[in-house]
Amino acid sequence: SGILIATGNAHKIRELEEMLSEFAIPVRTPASIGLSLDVEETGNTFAENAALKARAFCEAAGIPVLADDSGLVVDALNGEPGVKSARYGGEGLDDTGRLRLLLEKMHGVASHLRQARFVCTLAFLTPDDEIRYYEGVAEGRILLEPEGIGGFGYDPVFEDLITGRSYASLSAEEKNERSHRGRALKSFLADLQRL
Ligand code: ITT
Repeated sequence: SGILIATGNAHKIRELEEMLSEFAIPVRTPASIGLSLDVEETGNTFAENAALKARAFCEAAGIPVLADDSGLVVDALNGEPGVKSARYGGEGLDDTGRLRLLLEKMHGVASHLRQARFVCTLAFLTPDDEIRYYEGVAEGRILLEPEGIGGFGYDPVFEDLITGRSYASLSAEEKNERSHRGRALKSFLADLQRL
């Protein structure tokens, strides 16, 4: 048994495993149980997409699952890329291509108008079909240029408000302490103790 981390994104797995390793919760990954699923994300919200992934993985694995839908919400782009963060600019782009596209679209936007937030919704689903949601938000700003080599996705262009450094320049521990995913996981863990 244990909890299956219901994602195909190896970076999410690494971060969630790192944070969960402090607790006495057995964690499974899709690879560790021979499961590979590509769930179509047809929802309009982070919660809808997290639920779609949670249900698909739970049906296949028969154990409790924790799914993560997340993304970057940029005010100057009317909330884009948002729920489409992983597919921004089309399937042809990789992480670097997507953040280059983001910087292009932000070209000329003044520094006080570059605020953005990372959002993460975790969906926890048990085989008796009880679903719970946990949201975490991290406020920041879009940098002018990529900075740092850690993290993944949009981390090189997301400035942490407290330190003024990009998420890709923070250590894994520093990122997890303040990130959207870290915050969502903290509220999941608090709830787990009550369950
Ligand atoms: P799964 O659906 O299998 O979980 P995914 O990568 O497709 O994997 P999402 O649909 O939730 O996941 O897309 C999230 C995207 O948002 C992700 O690919 C990144 O581009 C971005 N993102 C999310 N969390 C991030 C983080 O902590 N740092 C940088 N970028 C992040």
